[in-house]
Amino acid sequence: MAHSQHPIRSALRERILIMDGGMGTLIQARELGEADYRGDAFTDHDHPLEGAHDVLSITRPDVIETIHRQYLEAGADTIGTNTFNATRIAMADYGLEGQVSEINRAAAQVARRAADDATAQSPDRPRFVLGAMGPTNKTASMSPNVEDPGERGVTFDELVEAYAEQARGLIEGGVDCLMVETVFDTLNCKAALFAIAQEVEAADRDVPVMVSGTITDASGRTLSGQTAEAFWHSIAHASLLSVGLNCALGASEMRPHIEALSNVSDTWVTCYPNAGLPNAFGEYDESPAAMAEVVHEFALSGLVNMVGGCCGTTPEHVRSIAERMEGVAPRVPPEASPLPTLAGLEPFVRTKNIAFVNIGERTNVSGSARFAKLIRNDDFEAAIEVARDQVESGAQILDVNMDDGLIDGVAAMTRFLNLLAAEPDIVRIPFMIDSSDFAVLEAGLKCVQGKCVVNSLSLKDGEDLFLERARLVRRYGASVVIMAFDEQGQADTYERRVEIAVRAVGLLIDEVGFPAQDIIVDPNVLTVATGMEEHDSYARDFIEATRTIKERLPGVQVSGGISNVSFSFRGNSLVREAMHAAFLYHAIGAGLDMGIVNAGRIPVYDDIEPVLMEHVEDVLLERRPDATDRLLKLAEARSGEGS
Ligand code: THG
Repeated sequence: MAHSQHPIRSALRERILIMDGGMGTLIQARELGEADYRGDAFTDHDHPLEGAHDVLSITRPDVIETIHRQYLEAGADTIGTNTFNATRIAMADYGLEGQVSEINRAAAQVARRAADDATAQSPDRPRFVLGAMGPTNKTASMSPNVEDPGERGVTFDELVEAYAEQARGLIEGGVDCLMVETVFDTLNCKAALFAIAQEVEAADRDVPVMVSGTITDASGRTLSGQTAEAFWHSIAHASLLSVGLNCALGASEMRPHIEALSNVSDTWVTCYPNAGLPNAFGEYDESPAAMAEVVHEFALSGLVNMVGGCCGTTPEHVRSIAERMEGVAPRVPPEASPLPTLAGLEPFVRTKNIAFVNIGERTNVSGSARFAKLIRNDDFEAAIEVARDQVESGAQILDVNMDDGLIDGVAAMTRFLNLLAAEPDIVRIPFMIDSSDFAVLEAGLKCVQGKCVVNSLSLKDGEDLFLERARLVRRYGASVVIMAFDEQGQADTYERRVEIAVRAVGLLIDEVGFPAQDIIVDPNVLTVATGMEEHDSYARDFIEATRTIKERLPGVQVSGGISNVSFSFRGNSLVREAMHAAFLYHAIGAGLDMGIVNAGRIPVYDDIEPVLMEHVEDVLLERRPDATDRLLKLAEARSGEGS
């Protein structure tokens, strides 16, 4: 897939690029009528078309081309295609689902003509066509029905299909870049990015991808509730040319959010605000000079690489902005951070200050009889409270598992995650989607707007399937847990744990392009004190494997399902919790980064009574051959002491 780098990449290194302004405002100013919208192509169309701006690229291309030329004359380096609503989802309002490919192609060609003419006049400054892909009129993260917060008006798959069709049309029509804009729901955006990755791969040329979100109010959140930083982490997998904000707010209200993106994003930053906040008549009336003044300050502060205007802006706004950008140096993006990141509504960044990450285990039908019963009985309301309790007890990530013979895993995962999306105090944290069935993992990924962890993939079914699934996970933008399991089976020695980890991580980094910080190795926490001698070294081998994996695979994280270690003492929570405390203490000392735990039920190591601790450590660290017997005796004597 060797193709040449798109020239917009080098232009951005040199200067701040000027984008165009509002398309809708200028179309409206032309006062076109039904006959203009219909043209010759749609005289018999069965829906009224007045107001269907996107159809004008076919029926009045002269109007659209003139608008593009006005912006180019005003100094725009980039023009956006007239395709904001040109998906089959949004065009359904006009009965134009069948014309979507044609509309996108036509719009790209009109813009291409205008841009190429401008470039021909001053070839030292190439003009670029950005294929505009709006948010659609549906949202994948929110319910259209107040009665049922788990309902959805559109699914991830429907969005992928619609965006793929749009992207294909735009690429065929010759756009330079694809721009997913006015993103109010990050899940819609991730569907667009998924579709684009597919289409760009098929087109086999460098089509840079841009994303521009929209912050809808003073709370500084997207409509679907994310902060600007969480938004960035959720889309950062897509190798974007740029990220930025447009619409909704005027330039000055946008400043803190543009600054947040500018600080956290290692890619170029775009900003094209509305002409101020709407006045009493819903019109945008900030003057070109006033808007340019604000944007000028952004540029001087090193926050932006591309600037332009959205609703209410005109060629005069673009002209003023272009004048004020002259000679101002473009923002220099920060180095990409090597820290692991995830996101719910809020960002989760694993800084050095976070010694260990708690992953809540209770929302697991195979790990909790109570939770399983709730799901089997369709009591999702109570199941949500289990999740809330984990978050309130300190879970920083929530593990969700629906693997049970009596449960439809895809349906339960989808329903539960869609319901949780309406609980801001729960979805503030990132999710770990836990299943041994890839279909369930994928179903989960299609419901979550933040950056998730997939738990898990392994080499169990061979390298080809592993790589195929890993590529998909990457395309969804998730981090991934790798279990130490291969074609030969589960790793249960130190050597096998390390060997499989090294092989799997090598494949992910070299073949799939996974960043190390998005990889989590799970070296298998297996149950000790079972009475089987060959199980005696399980805990110690896990700890030593963790140490070696952290040394040999820099940047990779290590995790484990901590409660597995103590299954032999089911029903005796005093002993189990002591085992968890001791196991965590030693494993964290060896470099364990995170663990699936019963959040809120991990006692502090130093609080464990010393005799019990000694017996527990004898078992975990394999300190004496009779360690299991001794702990069993002690456990028996103390049974019933815990709760
Ligand atoms: N690695 C990875 N993922 C995992 C595991 C792992 N996911 C599942 C599991 N292992 C981690 N989760 C749990 C959840 C609960 C328990 C153990 C592990 C547990 N449950 C009590 C029991 O079975 O005794 C529940 C009793 C009850 O309330 O019904 O111990 O290793 N990557």
